[in-house]
Amino acid sequence: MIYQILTIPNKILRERSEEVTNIDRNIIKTLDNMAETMYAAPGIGLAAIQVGIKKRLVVIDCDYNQETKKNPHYFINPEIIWKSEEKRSYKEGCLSIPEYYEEVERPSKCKVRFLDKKGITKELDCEGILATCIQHEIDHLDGKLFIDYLSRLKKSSIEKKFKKSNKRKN
Ligand code: GNR
Ligand code: NI
Repeated sequence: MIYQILTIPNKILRERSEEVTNIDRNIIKTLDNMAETMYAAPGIGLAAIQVGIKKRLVVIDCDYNQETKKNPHYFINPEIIWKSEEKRSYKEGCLSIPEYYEEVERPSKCKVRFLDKKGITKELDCEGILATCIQHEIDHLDGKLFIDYLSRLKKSSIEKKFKKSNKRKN
């Protein structure tokens, strides 16, 4: 099942998602649907809050393209337990802020702790696009968007644009 993706200025995107306490059939189904939604979008990552589900669930597949097999990575209650001093800048996009891309500087490497689908605690060393993407997704779980890192001028102009475009639709 493909979920509908919420876009700014929807206030749900600003809420903090809740920890998952029990990995039941419903959670597994939600993760599978999130992956389907991510591939359909298409995107390289998706946080549950982007489809209106306020749970700390993330799916990522950074190296998917038409020639490669799908290889979704599922993260339950992910947290960053280490980040590098070294930073890198990457032109980010977000399915909740369609067709807008801007450079964002973040730690170039990080270590993430999470539960897998079986409820086993795992740790993963991330670098490159995966490091950028997992930080972007964990931000979503805390109600944060990549435009929050931009200048006030850039942020307010993009917010204004999306407020207007929503008015035209309604
Ligand atoms: O599809 C996505 N691409 C992307 C590119 C650079 C940095 C982060 C991302 S994540 C984004 C999908 C999305 O909005 N996830 O929350
Ligand atoms: Ni996003």
